[in-house]
Amino acid sequence: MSMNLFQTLLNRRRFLQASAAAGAAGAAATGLTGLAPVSEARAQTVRGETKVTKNICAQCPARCGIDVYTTDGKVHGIYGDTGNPIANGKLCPKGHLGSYFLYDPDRFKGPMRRTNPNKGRHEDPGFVPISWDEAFDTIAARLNDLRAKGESHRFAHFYGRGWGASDAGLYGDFGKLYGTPNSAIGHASMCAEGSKKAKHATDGNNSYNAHDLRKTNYMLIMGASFLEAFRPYNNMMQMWGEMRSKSPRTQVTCVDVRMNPTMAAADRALYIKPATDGAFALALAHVILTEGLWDRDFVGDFFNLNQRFQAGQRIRPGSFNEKWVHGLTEWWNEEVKDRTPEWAETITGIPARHIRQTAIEFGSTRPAIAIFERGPTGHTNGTYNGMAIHALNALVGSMFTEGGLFYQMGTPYGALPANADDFMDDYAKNGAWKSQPRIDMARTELWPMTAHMMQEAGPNHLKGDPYKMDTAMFFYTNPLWTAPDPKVWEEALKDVFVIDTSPFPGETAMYADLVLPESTYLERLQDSPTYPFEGWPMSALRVPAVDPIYDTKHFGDMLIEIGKRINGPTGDYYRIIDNVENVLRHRASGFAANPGDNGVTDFESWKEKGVWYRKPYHWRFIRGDFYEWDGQRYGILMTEDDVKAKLLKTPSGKFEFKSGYLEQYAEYINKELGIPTERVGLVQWVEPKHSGGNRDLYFVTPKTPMHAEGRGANIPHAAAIHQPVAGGRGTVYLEVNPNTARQRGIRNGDRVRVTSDLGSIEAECRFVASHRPDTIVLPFEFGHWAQGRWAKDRGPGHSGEITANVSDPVSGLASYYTGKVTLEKA
Ligand SMILES: Nc1nc2c(c(=O)[nH]1)N[C@H]1C(S)=C(S)[C@@H](COP(=O)(O)OP(=O)(O)OC[C@H]3O[C@@H](n4cnc5c(=O)[nH]c(N)nc54)[C@H](O)[C@@H]3O)O[C@H]1N2
Ligand SMILES: Nc1nc2c(c(=O)[nH]1)N[C@H]1C(S)=C(S)[C@@H](COP(=O)(O)OP(=O)(O)OC[C@H]3O[C@@H](n4cnc5c(=O)[nH]c(N)nc54)[C@H](O)[C@@H]3O)O[C@H]1N2
Ligand code: SF4
Ligand SMILES: [Mo]
Repeated sequence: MSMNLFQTLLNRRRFLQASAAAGAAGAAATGLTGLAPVSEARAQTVRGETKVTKNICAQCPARCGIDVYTTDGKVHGIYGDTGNPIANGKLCPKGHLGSYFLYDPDRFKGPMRRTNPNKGRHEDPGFVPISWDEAFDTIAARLNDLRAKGESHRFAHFYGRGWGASDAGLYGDFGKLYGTPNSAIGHASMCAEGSKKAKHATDGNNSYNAHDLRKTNYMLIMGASFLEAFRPYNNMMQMWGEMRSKSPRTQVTCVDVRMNPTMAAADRALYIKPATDGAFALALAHVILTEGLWDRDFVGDFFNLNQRFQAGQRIRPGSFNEKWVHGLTEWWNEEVKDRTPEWAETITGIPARHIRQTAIEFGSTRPAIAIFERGPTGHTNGTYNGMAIHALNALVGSMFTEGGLFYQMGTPYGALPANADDFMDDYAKNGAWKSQPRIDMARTELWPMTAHMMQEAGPNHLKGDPYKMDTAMFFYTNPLWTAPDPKVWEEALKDVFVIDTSPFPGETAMYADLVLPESTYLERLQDSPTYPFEGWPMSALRVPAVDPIYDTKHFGDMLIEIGKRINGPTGDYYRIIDNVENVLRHRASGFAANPGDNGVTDFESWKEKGVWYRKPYHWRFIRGDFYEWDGQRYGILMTEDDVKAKLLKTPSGKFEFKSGYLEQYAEYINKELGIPTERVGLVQWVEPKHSGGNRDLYFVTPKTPMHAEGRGANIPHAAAIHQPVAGGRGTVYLEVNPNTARQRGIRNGDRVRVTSDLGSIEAECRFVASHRPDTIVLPFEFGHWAQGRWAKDRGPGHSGEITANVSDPVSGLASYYTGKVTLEKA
């Protein structure tokens, strides 16, 4: 008897038993006799109930709340949570695909150790299963040994997408207790640090903005992919619908280097020469000032109300009464007076009349906001580009106004059961590690202004400067694939003891000495305070829909288990912290005094609702003054000191057109960008430096709606519809303006070679007539050499391999969009 036939008979027997029992039960209940018809019996068979758990989508930083439907232990549906203010019951096309991460056939099934000492793309790691105890003991032995030798700085944590108090939130204490400056190195400098730095320099908040989009009447979008990526993406699409259907309809001008959905949907689409956004924004500022369109309540006015700003003419110091801004007079005299639309046309390629028209609309429509992200900031002059754009928000008085921009409030979490400061031994307090720089050299004389420089860590290790890492642990980051010039990392990590925690076999995992697979997001308990959204505080919770289907753990629990095994008081501390659930229960205790608007007051109600939030936003700028919420209205008039402490956190307590923060680094900025020291503080035009020398085409690798950072390439459904506009199915095409292609003898569909100073990759060319002729576009997603069966070796070549590792010295952001390349038929 064949196995299948046997199985069929067995199933049939079980079915008959079950239906007989159900039939008997049904008969007893209804008083009927005899066997019920089969279909009826089936319907009455006892089955598992459908359970709905709250969770948060993990495919991008939007953090949409999701309802996860599980029946008989199988997740079969993911919907937007109607009670979650970001999702509002809706999801982007990726959200529904979450179960494919859970059931990815290529997932690691449990902890493993490497047996092949050689590392490389074509080396089989030879992973063999081990127990969690063996894994933790191995790591702890290495860490205790390093500490005993006074070399604990040679242990580094790296992370990408951290979520909150129960994972990335645990790093600081770990570094402090164990003794390493490298806990942790985040991927911020490979992500979007430029926009944060631009805000830090001008308004003192090192953060992305929250926005009051529902009330905005004009939006200037510069190099932010509003309808494909801008955060929180799903909510942005909802807001687009609101803004474009309300009365008055929100007017939109979009400035980009390529045709994209936002450009297509905008009222005005302006194609800008890459990296010149600062010049465009300065010309807008020039027109807003010369046309008298600035906001008097926020900016102030001339003492002599008849006075005007006139192109090319200085104003007398002391003649302008600055209100909530600092340095306007100097900014005008030293920079803006000459930044006419005609000047900007020569830099940006955008006709002066379009610049003037945009400025007049932006300056005369209230409230108006200017947003920007990796487009203007992904260049060597990125921070200055961003400052010029953000200055427009100040000129029209949109900071902290209705329909304007805010900063995100934090969640009032409760304290942990122990304070790390009480568990520091002598080594933690004064050990040799204290005098060691970080391996990425962030916050040193090389990168004094940046908190993270992950892209430098691999190259620095390779040089042995400032030292060699011994052990590196990776969480939710894969620099072997996502860093600029990732081949350097392939060399660098050969002699590092690598611990990877990805559930999936990514490139970094292929270099792992230990694989400690994390549970996927549908299997783990985890908090997630919102990314900047509407300003009022919000924290969502992941509740496991199913127990881990393999032998995996939460990363936070791994960190705590390693901590318990560190010698001395560190171990004591982690025995009190104990586990992630304990951490979250303590954090949730903060909700008792701050009940959420949806009734969440403790851990249990948080689990049930999946989100805690509390409206409204606490501050508002109204007709010239700042007010704080008193519980019922914006009733507390704020003093200048209060504004400085809570809202405009610059040295002057004002919005700075001349940045006191940048002036603190005048010599460094002068050395790196050549700006005279006395000018570094000014919001100004700075020439970009493109890598790639005399090559003739700009190369951009933007995000598409189906792109899930570096994590979505092993989802066939996503790959199948990855690039809807250019037709990319199962691959992504290189998008090229037809004239650019024809000049090089390239036809639609041809195989082409893209070459930078680092080397070449191949791709298939697709004509997109609406792109700039000097800019070619390869959406970022494929070109993996690992990450699972569908991701591996899926063309085209990997854009990172031809992206030079150059960064904006001020923000540290890797200049992903600044490289120049050449294009030819392959
Ligand atoms: N769908 C999706 N959304 C995401 C993510 C995801 O993986 N998938 N990831 C999230 C992450 S980690 C981030 S950092 C954000 C990034 O969010 P964004 O910065 O909004 O997204 P990008 O695609 O990097 O590019 C922004 C735009 O800049 C344009 N651009 C390039 N150079 C220039 C220039 O010099 N000037 C101008 N004006 N434009 C230019 C590009 O063509 C692109 O349209 O997205 C987040 N949202
Ligand atoms: N050429 C080019 N390069 C870029 C960009 C670009 O536009 N062009 N964009 C940049 C940007 S904005 C960013 S933010 C970075 C992102 O780059 P990274 O910081 O490297 O983040 P991801 O690519 O998302 O990599 C996440 C890793 O985490 C693993 N992972 C997935 N799910 C889980 C999980 O549940 N738990 C754990 N522990 N691990 C998990 C994945 O397998 C993957 O190996 O890339 C940057 N790189
Ligand atoms: S926008 Fe899409 S991918 Fe991002 S969290 Fe929401 S549903 Fe997930
Ligand atoms: Mo990012």
